[in-house]
This record gives sequence, C-alpha cells and structure tokens, in this order.
Amino acid sequence: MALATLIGMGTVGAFAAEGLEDVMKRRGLSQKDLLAAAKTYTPTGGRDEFLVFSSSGQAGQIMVYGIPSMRILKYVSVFTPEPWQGFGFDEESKKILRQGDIDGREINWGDTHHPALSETDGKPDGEYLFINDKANPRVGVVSLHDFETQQIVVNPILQSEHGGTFVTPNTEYVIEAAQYPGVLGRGYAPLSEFNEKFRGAVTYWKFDRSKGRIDPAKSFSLELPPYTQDLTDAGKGPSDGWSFTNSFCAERYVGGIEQGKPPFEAGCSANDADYLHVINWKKAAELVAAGKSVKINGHDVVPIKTAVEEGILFLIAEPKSPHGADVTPDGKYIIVGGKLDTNVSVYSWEKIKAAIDAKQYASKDPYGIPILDMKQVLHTQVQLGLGPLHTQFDSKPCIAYTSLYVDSQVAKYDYCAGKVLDKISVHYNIGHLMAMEGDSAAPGGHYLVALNKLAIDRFNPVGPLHPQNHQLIDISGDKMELLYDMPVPLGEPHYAASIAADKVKPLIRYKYGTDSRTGQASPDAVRPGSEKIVREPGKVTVYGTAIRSHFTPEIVEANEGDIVTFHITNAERAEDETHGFTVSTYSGNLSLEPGKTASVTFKADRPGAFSFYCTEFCSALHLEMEGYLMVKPKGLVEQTSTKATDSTVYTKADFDKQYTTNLETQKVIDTVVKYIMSTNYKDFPTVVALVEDAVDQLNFAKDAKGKTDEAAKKEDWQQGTLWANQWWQYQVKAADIGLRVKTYLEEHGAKTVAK
Ligand code: CUK
Ligand code: CUA
Repeated sequence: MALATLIGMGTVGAFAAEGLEDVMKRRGLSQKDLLAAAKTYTPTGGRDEFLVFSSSGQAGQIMVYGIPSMRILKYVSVFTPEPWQGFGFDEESKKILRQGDIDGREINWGDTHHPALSETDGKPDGEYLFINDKANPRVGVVSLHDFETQQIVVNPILQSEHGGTFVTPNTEYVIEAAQYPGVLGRGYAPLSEFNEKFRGAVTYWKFDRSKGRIDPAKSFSLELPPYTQDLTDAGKGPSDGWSFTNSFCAERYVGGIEQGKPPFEAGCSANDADYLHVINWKKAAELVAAGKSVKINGHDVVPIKTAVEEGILFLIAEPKSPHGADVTPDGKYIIVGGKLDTNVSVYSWEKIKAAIDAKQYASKDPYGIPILDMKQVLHTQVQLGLGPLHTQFDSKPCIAYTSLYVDSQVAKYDYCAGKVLDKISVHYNIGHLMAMEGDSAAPGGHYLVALNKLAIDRFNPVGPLHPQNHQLIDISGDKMELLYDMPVPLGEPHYAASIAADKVKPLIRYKYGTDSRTGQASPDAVRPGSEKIVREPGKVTVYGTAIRSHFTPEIVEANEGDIVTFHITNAERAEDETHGFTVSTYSGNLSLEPGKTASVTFKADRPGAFSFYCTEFCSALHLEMEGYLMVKPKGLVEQTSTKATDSTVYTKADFDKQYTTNLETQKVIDTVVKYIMSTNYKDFPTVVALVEDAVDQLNFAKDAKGKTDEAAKKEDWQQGTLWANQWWQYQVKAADIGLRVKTYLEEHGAKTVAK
C-alpha cells in the first residue's frame, strides 16, 4: 500500500506535463477527432445552441438533450409513471395519467413515436410539445413552461395510430392518423368484412392555446379507407389548410399465416403502389361546423362519402411501401420515401392543386375517392439509395436530407433540381433523422442527428438489449461530417424535434401554491404559519409546508384504518431548491419544486411509527428533514405522559455557548452582506433572486432569535437552546447563499459601486 502510494507520487510529476499531442497518442485520436471534439465539447458552465425533444419509444417519455454537446438534460414522462418527478406518484399527476385510461383499463406505458413542438407561422415557438402513443391511440400535451405533462387525450374512435403528432402552422390542430385499420369506435366485425367494415381515419385535435389544452369537443376526424395510414405532415404556405398522410398495405391484405396463407408482410407489399391521402382540413372543419359530420362515440367524424362529395379528399399513387411524408419549408413540395424503392418522390403542390381544381382524375378507388395521376403531379423523383424513409430540410433553399434505412446512410440532395449532393454512412440502420428545426418553415441548419435503430458494436456491451445510437452530423459545409455518437438508453426514439435553445423560456419557480398539473392555484396550499392537521372520522388531512430543512408539521398522528392525506407546499423561492416527500412503506415520492403544492393519499392500514423524510438533498441538514406518521393500533389505550420527550437536557452553559456562536456567525454574515451591497449586484438577476432568498432566511432567523430571547427570559434553557440552534440553522442557510452570491459576483466581474 505504502509502496504503491510512493510510486504513484513519484510519477505524478511526469503525467502532469501531458500535452495535447501526448493525449492524442495515448487515446489514438486524429486531427479530425480533435476538430469534432472542439465542435461538440461544451466547457463547464457552457450552454447548448439547440434543444432536442426526442421520443423514447416504449418508455412512454420524452428525452431532452442539448446540441452540440449531446448532454441529456431531462426525461419528461408522458404516458409512464416516473418517480423522480413524482409523475404518477402524487394525486395531481395521477389524474393526468388516468385521463389516458382506455375503456376502463389502466394503461401505464406508451409507445411514443413523434413529438411535435407548437408552432407560430410554421416555426417552433417553444410553448408546448405534443407526442403520440401508437399502441394505445392517445396524444399527450406537455407544457414547456415547466416541462410537465398537462393532458392526455384518448382517441375516441381509433384502436391504433401512428401518423401523429404533427401540428398545423399555427397549432390550430394537432394531427393524429390511424395505423392498423379497425372498426371505428373500437368495435367488432369479422375480418371477412374488412373492406366494408374496417376503416382508417385521421383525427384533428383542436388545440386551445389560451388554456394550453386540447379541446376534445371541438376536435374531429375524417373517415378513411382501410389502407393502413402511416405518417402525416401539415401543409404550409401555399399548401396551408391541407394535410398529407401516406399509407401502406393499400392491398387491404388481412394475413392468416396460421391458415397457411402468406403473412402480412407478403400481402401488404405485393402491389407497386400505395396512396398518399390529400386532405383539405380547413374545409373539413367547416363541414363539421355546418353539421355535416356523424357522431361516433360522441366524436364528430366526416364520412368518406361526404368528403368525396365536398371535394376535400384525394389520393395519389406513391411508390411501394412508402414511409415519411414531409412538406418542404416553403410548402411547395411533399417528399415521400419508399421503403422498398430507391427513390424519393417529390410531389408538386402547385400541380396537385391544379389537378384538383380542374377535376382531372386518373381513376377512383373502391370507396369512390378520386385518384390523381401520379405522373401529372410529380415534380421529380430522386434516386438516393436503398430504403429511403424520412426527410428533413436545411436552412439553405432546396436542400433536403433523407434517411436510407437499408443502406445505413444519410443522403443530401437538391430536391428542386433532383440532384444528389453528398452521402454519409451512419451506424446502423437509420430510422428518422432530424435537422435543427428541420421540419419547420424556417430550418436552422448547422446540425443533423441520425436516429439509428441499431448500435451493435458501437458502445461498451451492456447485455443483449443494446442502446440505440443518435449520431450528430455537422451539415454546415458541403460535405457532411460525423461528430459524435450518443447512446440512447431509454427506448426506441423514432422521431425528435429541435428548437433554438433561446426560444424556450421555462419557469424558475411556481407562483406560490401552484398545482403544476392544472397550472392553477391549489386549493390545498398553505403559507408558513398556517399549517394545520384536520381530523374527521376515519380521516386525517395534513396541510403542510416544506422549507430548508424541515416539514411543518413534523409529527402526525393517525389511527389504524384512517385515510391519510398530505398536501405539502414548498415554501422556497430559491432556484433549484426542490424538496421531496415520502412516508416509509406507504407512499411513492413527491417532487416539490419551489412554490409547488403536491399531495399524496393512502389508507393507514398497518399500525406503526413510520418516518417521513425529504428525498432531495436540499441543504446541509437535509438528512434532518424528517418527521413521523404515528399510526396507532386499533383499541390502543393511550398512556398520557407529560414528561419531556427530548432525550438531551440542555443547561444554561449550553445556551450561552450557542448564543455566542450565533452572534459571531452574524458578524460573518454582516461582512458578506456589506460586500454584496458595495457591488452592482442588482445587475445580475440570478444574484437578485439569491439575495431575496437570503433575506427570507434572515427574517426566519430573526423570528427564531425572538423565540430564543423569550425562552431565556423565562430561564427555560431547554427551549432556549433548541430555538437558539434553529436560529443558527437559518443563519447557516443565509450564509451559504451569501457565499454563493459572493462567488458568483467575483466570477462574473461585479464592480464596486461608490456609495
Ligand atoms: S416511424 Cu419509426 S422510423 Cu413511427 Cu416515424 Cu419511421
Ligand atoms: Cu428538503 Cu432534503
């Protein structure tokens, strides 16, 4: 041991001098690697240019990370309980999760595919985020004011979906299209009646921005043939008011491998073409308003027949097994990939509109829907490679990027001229790809992420289930350059949405006593000093607060069998001063961010002395942030005792010692305060908030000093010493904040202001 230490010490000097070239040699890095590192490395304290909201597939969550650093910042739970943030563990968020129950069944997961940011004029505005659940047809609404899920809506007619979420240019509607055909309303019909009874649909969820919620009563759907609708995009610019949904299995094959028939995969890819659905959603909304819809499960549905009569639904052939329908930033073209084709097809909106206006149809489908002539409305086809899937756009005009699943490549091309410009290999089997704001009316350029399905050998092995791989690509030059690999350890992300980071302006703290799930004042919030325990027969309700470093109340008594509720409000104003709350064996976890009120209810069915405590390391005395729920056994005969329960007895000497310490601490605080006041601290908003918090703590200290002095007057050294200690605790918190402020001011070059 001693020898090893000696050797270690002896060599420290040699390693300390390791220079850049030594490190490159030791780690086998090339100049290209260094350049990539310089483009992505974000020094301590640095921020990212873009935020990414990535789906997490089967995890039912959204993953938030930064670009170019690829550092993960948060997971936002949507369809799945998540204990850190209390989602599904406090009563307020349980109500949101339960909104997602379907036909009386509790569902606690989701297969999330496509997140969409709310848009204004076709550009992401950083206010809301939507995501779909393919397995259980639902849409989640997340507020970017606090990155919390606010609402889940269940599709009233679909049993399976995929083409969501995509928003119209001013987030009038959030679009969700069906995937596997079903009987609308989730009813039954034999598969032998597939063509007659099974249907697809696309749902337009009305978004009420003033409430930050979807309004199901003003939402509607359009009935579609059972063609297995796939992905959707909303038109913009000249194509605003329309939406485009592709499909596969227009063969309407129904499988039956167990009866010796070829499987779905054979029957669904037999024909050379499927259909792009072209829908005038603005006119559809008018038809619904005019009462031309039918009701299924109380939801407005525009029947195919009506859509055809009113001229709002058209089909266009698209190449074999299409995937991805992406509208160009200017809204002039729709680009469709074909999984079993080598081309992307670029459709011209101008030509589509002209054909519709002139009623020039090539034919009709079995449901009477006009089919436009593909050749007539195509702008061009670009041969990219095997398995083109999804398309994103650059800030430079006419430049698009399409993922090639089979080739494991990204192709860069000019869709106006129909010319391939560059290709880059990725690892492995890319699904979606995402350029910065690359699906909006004004893409941001700079970077692109390849969302790869497989990682295979790219990372340290972690068992048979591998992470996925998001690869960051620099697209600022003519040639695409691979910069970074990021393992995604949460689920299969499918799609992600990105936004310039400075457009997102979340809250630092809630308004005091907010129920974050409704965004409204919680009726159960109390201010410090007004905490209470309300007892009713069979019921104990606690209205409490949390602040560094205690809960009020601390000791709560209940009888075996009582229904116990804790409503806790975090009384902090300080940034990042979150508390947690759990009762041993009885509850999950509450996450109490500054200003938030959250609740937990349970039946105290087992007697015992159960500790509760704060689950976030919030201060030096975080471990002491504790209390007891005393669940008294049935039939217990109380032994009343007036004996002091404190285990330690304090004397005047103890009191004096603490009192002296406090006076000395106050002197230190005074010097720090003097220093802060001598600077231009008011120019720093972070500091102003911290000073506010310190003032809070000093006021609490003053209050505790009053109680200390009162006890001393009565020569109650027991209470006096304890209150003196509490006074000191507040001083320590104030001093802690004061020192944080001092460091901040020094690091940010605060100036001394003459008085
Ligand atoms: S889908 Cu997964 S790669 Cu759900 Cu958008 Cu194409
Ligand atoms: Cu509050 Cu730990």
